[in-house]
Amino acid sequence: MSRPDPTQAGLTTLPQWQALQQHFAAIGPLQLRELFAADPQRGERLVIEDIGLYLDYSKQRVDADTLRLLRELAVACALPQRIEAMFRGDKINSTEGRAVLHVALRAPATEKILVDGHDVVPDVHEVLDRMAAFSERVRSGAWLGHTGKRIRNVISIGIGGSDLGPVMAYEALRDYSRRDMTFRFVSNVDSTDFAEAVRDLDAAETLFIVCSKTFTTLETLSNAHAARAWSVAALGDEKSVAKHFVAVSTNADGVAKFGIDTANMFGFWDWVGGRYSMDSSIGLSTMLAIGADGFREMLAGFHAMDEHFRHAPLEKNLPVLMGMLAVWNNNFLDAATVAVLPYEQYLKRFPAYLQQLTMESNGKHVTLDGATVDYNTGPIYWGEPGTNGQHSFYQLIHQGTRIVPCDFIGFGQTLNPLPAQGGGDQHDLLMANLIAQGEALAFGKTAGEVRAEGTPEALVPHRMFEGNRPSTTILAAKLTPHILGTLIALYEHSVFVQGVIWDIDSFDQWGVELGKQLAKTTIAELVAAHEPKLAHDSSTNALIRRYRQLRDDAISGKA
Ligand code: G6Q
Repeated sequence: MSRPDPTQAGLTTLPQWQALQQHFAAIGPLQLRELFAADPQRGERLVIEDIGLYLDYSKQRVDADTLRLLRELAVACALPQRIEAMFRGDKINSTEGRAVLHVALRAPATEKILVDGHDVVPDVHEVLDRMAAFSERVRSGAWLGHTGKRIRNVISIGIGGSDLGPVMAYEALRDYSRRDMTFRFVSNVDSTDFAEAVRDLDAAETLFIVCSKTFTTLETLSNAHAARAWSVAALGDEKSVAKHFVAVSTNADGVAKFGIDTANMFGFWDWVGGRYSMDSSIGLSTMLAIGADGFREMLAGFHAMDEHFRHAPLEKNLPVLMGMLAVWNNNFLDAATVAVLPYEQYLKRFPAYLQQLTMESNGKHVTLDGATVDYNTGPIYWGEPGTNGQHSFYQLIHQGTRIVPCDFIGFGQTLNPLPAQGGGDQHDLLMANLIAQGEALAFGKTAGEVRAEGTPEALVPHRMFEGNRPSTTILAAKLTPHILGTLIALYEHSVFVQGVIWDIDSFDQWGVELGKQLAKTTIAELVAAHEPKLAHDSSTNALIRRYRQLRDDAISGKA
């Protein structure tokens, strides 16, 4: 779907964009110090608090005019209509001709969402109910392995969208998970990943979930075959596959061909993108870990954000605000990256998950109509949990030459309280660091302040902090399945907002195809008995020769 007004030649020609450019020229040199000094209530006003999240954007380099102009740009880009189009099930993933309905995965049974005239909500709930029944059987010990032992280990095999969400959710919700069961994830075609995942496990107690939307993905099928060989070899019977393998896929034929009974397959649909699928049956491992009730709580958290996104006015809309601030930082402040810094150890895989969500969605260089953009699109997302990052890369964020907008995420309560030496508990220490980092980035330390501390003159430039570095702080009471769902949906919809402004298809991923195609040619050349005639560039040819030699020398014991 292209922009509704065909007279709009492109984003940068919109009067609303140009108004922002002029505004930036005026506000550019403005300092957060000045903005806060001019408005003592800024830190309480530039906040949105809703559905369990407190989002402070007062330390972003914006004023009331910036926010108004950003909203005007959103309206000019038909954001409200595009939001409705997504929720209505329009085929907004135009390059693949698909609807984009991850919101249907968490819609209550009373809702109706039509795709090609078919209500998909009952289908979603039918699969959820089957997942719940299966999870209950495994968790209660009613589902037994081939030799009659109960399942204690679950290994989810998948990659990309069929892996990163489940891994992140398991890590995030570990505190709510069955501690007497082991959950592991295998994604890489590097055989080490599989070998390390199973090395200390008893096959008689191990269930594999093969997660692949297409059931054609090289890495996942290679690992699934390795798993079947390992399991069958240990259990001594092909028939054991029925008790130790289940599949999550849209491809029933592929699942049957692999040898998994389709009665043990949990489906999903082509209107769920891989990176938006962790709340579909791709999240079966999450449900096995935290139980069906916990999973439904997580879905309710997603749904709360969906409702907020659909109905809250633009100026109080969390994903709209986050998305528009991302556009402002990316296109006007020229910030190429965003650091996501959860001060919560359980969210250690959240940045990795967001990397796919944001970069596979918005790493595009052409508009929906195929025109090359003349502005930057998706920024690079990265991050690590605090406080660890403070002792490594924060140096660059504080004193480097680049602007790195930061998202700080923290909670009022830890799930693992421990007393700290010298007052408070360790959680207070953690949160003191989160709050202090945002303050230091925004306000820095002037040369005068550094001198006043008695710093020798030669060191003054080294010890001053220019400040004016933007950040957003997101707080919630406690990391629960519900709030995790809300937080993920916040980023999902923020990505959508950015994609609408940049006029790109946030839901395709053609960029991952070329490497896959070339690897098919290369593998044939690597495994050929004699070196084939190589017709690549000189570097690729040399690398193929050198790898063949290294491998052959290693095998023959020469290396
Ligand atoms: C996500 C991408 C991609 C996909 C994987 C796995 O949006 O499409 O990361 O999830 O390539 O694909 P399968 O689930 O089909 O194995």
